[in-house]
Amino acid sequence: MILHGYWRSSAAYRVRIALALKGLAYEQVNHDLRTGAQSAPDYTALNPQHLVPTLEVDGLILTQSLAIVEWLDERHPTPALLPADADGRAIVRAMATTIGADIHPLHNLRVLKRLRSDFAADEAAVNAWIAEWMTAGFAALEPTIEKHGRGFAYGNAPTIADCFLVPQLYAAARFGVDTTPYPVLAAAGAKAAAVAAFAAAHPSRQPDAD
Ligand SMILES: N[C@@H](CCC(=O)N[C@@H](CS)C(=O)NCC(=O)O)C(=O)O
Repeated sequence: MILHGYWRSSAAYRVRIALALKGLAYEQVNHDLRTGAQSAPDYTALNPQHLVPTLEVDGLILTQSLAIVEWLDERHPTPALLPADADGRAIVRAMATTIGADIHPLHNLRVLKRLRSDFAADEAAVNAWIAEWMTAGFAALEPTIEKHGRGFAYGNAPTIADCFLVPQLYAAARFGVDTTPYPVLAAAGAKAAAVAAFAAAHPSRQPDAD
């Protein structure tokens, strides 16, 4: 298995967590997003969206972190990263989608670049933009985790919701977004981040980290 990623990518971080939770060995091929390596022809042949991550498995090419993590969970069912019941699965997928579809895309590198280049946004405006969308998502997740979490974001064991939450909290720290108004969310993220598999997937522990 080959994971194409980048140390600071939240989406690749999600997949690294899932791989580590499943105890799966893999090779990393990293693409420095700062230099535009995600748009090199060899890589866009794998991922036409010019985004990381991509997972290569015996000729199968998988993109989109949620699809990859769900594929890993189906192919390698232990430990399960989704609840056994349909109701629980829908709630976990909703949490992951809040992060993966409604928060993260708004502070992705290409969006921030366009804000700076085409909309004359200075760093203060960019940071305010990031904080607005991240806090809107966190504010929605806080009562959901309060209702469904039992230490972790959902229930009492890591799920896909935690695979998404921990990288999002890393991004919050990186961009200076205050998480103190979301104590339940922050506590769930801290609990998951302390699990060995999550710690091993941390950006600072990746071979391309600087
Ligand atoms: N929805 C995609 C998002 C992937 C994504 O946005 N990746 C970012 C890094 S976290 C990226 O490659 N950005 C490159 C760019 O913006 O040019 C997923 O979950 O895999």
